[in-house]
Amino acid sequence: MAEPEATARVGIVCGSRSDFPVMDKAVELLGRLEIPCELHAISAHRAPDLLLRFVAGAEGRGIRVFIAGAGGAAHLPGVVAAKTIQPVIGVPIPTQVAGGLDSLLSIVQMPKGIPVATVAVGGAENAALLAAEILALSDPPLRARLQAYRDAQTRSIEADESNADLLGER
Ligand code: RP5
Repeated sequence: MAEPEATARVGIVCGSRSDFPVMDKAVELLGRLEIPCELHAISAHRAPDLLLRFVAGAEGRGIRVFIAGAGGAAHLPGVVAAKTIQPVIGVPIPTQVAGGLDSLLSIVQMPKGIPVATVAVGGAENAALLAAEILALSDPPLRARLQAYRDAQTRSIEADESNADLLGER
């Protein structure tokens, strides 16, 4: 019998499958941290009813944090945030028109009352780490995995041969 799939704790949604190369970086990092997630492409303007259905059902499925990516007139993260009081992290997708500055301003400039925590253009890894930090507030084993990830990151920089002379100065 197949193992039941782990309950997703992070809901990742983006406006188009063309956003997947960026959003996959969040999926990959969440996987390294052993955080189950689900990924959907649901346009906020082409399929608004489906997007609202996704958000409405997410909490019941176990999702505690959303990561929402969109490009251009990137209203998707704000629409998700409007329909939930769970944290929403916005990922501005790079575009050909303004390099993603259009996406960034669309997502980061949420008017007061409905927050979207916005990361850098294309910053799906940081979105995953921020989601992990939120979940780790109530999950000590995850907190330990996050700390180990951070420590390994630091060690890899210290181990870079360009820094060999500095280590001896401690
Ligand atoms: C946005 O429009 C999507 O998030 C995507 O970044 C952009 C282009 O979408 P496609 O035309 O590639 O479907 O809604």
